[in-house]
Amino acid sequence: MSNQERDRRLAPLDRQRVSASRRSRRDLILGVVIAVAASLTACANPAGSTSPTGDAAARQHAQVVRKNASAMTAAEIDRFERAFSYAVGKGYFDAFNDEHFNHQRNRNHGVDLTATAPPGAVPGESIAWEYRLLPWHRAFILEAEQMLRAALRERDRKEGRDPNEANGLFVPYWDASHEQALPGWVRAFQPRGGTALVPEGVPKGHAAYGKPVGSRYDIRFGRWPGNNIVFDRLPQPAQVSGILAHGDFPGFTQAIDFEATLVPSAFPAAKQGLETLKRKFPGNADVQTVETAESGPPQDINTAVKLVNAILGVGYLATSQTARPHPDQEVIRAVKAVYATFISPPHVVLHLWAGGLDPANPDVRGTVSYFNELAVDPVFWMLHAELDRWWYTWEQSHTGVPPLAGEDAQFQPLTPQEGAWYGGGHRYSLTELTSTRDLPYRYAEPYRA
Ligand SMILES: [Cu+2]
Repeated sequence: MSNQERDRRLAPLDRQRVSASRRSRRDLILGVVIAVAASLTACANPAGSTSPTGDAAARQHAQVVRKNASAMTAAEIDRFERAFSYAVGKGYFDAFNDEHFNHQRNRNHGVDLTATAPPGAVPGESIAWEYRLLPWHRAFILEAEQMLRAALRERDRKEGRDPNEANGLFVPYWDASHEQALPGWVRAFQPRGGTALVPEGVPKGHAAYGKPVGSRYDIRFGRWPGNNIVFDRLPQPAQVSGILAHGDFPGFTQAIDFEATLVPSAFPAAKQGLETLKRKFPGNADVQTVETAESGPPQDINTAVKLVNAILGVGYLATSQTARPHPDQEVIRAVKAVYATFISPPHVVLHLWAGGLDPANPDVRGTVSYFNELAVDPVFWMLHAELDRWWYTWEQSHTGVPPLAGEDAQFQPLTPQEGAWYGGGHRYSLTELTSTRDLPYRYAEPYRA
């Protein structure tokens, strides 16, 4: 088998584009998908970022500094925890959950992850959904910060504290690639409360199981960081550097959210792993789909997504073993060998790593990986602040902006009604969100590999 054939066979990965930072491998499975995406974006405008003029110095002064969660003082941690746990308990994150989950209104993800076990990938309706990921979440975090400040002021008044402490409250970032773990205080902080809408396909054991789809349920908080044997590695600084090296916004954002990096040295072992899985699970459709990737690259985005779902299904063959009294180690090794052939894009990894799987029931994932309930986990905000910090860092040396126009260049994560009580529900233009000098926050440090 030639290298290229092997690549095709084993390159399936996350809805697919071969890393543009690895141009030499672009002839692989996803070249076609790149072409599809390119045609979808052909009508978009690649204009440079324009900054409204303003008193930069004064604005800098007004900017809140978002710090690394690991670098916060005890007082800052205490303030954040009092605000966040109060807001969760009051149900103030419920609207955030619902909006994050409402992909038709928000068009906020290139790929949605279903609540099913195994998880499924559902593509957005156009490439614009992918390009909206970073700006939409930038606006979403701004709304959350504003809401948390209002929640803290409310709590402080009740408790006879000075509500002015809320002015400096910020969402910190989680520097996952350098720390390779969650900060200790974050690990220990698991706020309880809040509700969410029942999604489709919830597995038995999840709090929403058995309830009518679309009805409201009480969230049962779960977080088992690192406890998912097929998503047990956090991104390394070198991978993030590669992402920041992209010259254009589409390449940059797709490296965060979309494309996997291949590891050719792992191909031979993966081929053997697939043989093992064929023997253990004769007729398994997911194993077959992964195998048939050999016959040629996906011809369209739907075929590519089918392949991602097959990969997730193959992963489930291993994770579903883990709670058994006698897990089949051969299956686990084989699946891990297949997964070793690619490094998934960081966005999904941060969610799935941080959430992990319930050791007592690996069908159930951590809260931060369910699109309908993740807002009650502070890790959700910290991991998206980190992705936002990468983008913010990238913007300091690049003029490219998301190629979006018209309604796609407008962002209103919370409606005016939902945001009224905390003075939010704003509508943000793309220009507003991409003019970093004028944002109401900055980061304590840029991302440095
Ligand atoms: Cu999201």
